[in-house]
Amino acid sequence: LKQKAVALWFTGLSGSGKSTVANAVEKKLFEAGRATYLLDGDNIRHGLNKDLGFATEDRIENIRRIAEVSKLFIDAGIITLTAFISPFIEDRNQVRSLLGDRFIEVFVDCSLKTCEERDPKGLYKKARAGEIKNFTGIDSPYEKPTHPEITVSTDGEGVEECADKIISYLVTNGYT
Ligand code: GGZ
Repeated sequence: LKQKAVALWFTGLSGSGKSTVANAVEKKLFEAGRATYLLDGDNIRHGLNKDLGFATEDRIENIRRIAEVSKLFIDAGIITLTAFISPFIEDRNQVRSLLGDRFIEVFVDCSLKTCEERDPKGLYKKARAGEIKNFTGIDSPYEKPTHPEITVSTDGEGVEECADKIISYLVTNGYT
């Protein structure tokens, strides 16, 4: 049986836990012997997309390039995990069109209140103080997915629970 590579497309607010959950999922997939790659701010926004900021046009281009890169990884048979806010429904729908049935939208649901309390990098505080403009959830919108394949709620569930839920989805649907 040929295993189908997919993109697990995490979307959610800054501080919602996208990277944390994606890392936990990647670890489980690695232990199951699957080839994976995690695209995140560290390897994309500091490299390929270092010319892009956080204006709407830049975010759109950020997501477009990440989708194209994901397509290449999927073609290579690698399960691709992406951890970007990807705030706009229209852009995520574009990714869905590009990747077809290989696109799995994972909504990392977490209230703004909780994200703001976590504030691991102090960015919400700066955004509230007006030191950072166009911050998602403060003065830039986040459009929640309407029909995500998977929703995990990091407000209520722990990282392991969230990761298990995602792995279960993959197993149930014959992806692993
Ligand atoms: C949102 C920002 C901003 C603004 C810097 N708005 O918690 P983090 O730090 O590590 O994750 C956030 C990251 C968001 O980049 P993405 O590429 O995921 O965004 S998007 O998909 O919308 O293009 C945050 C930091 O970058 N950051 N300025 N104004 N997040």
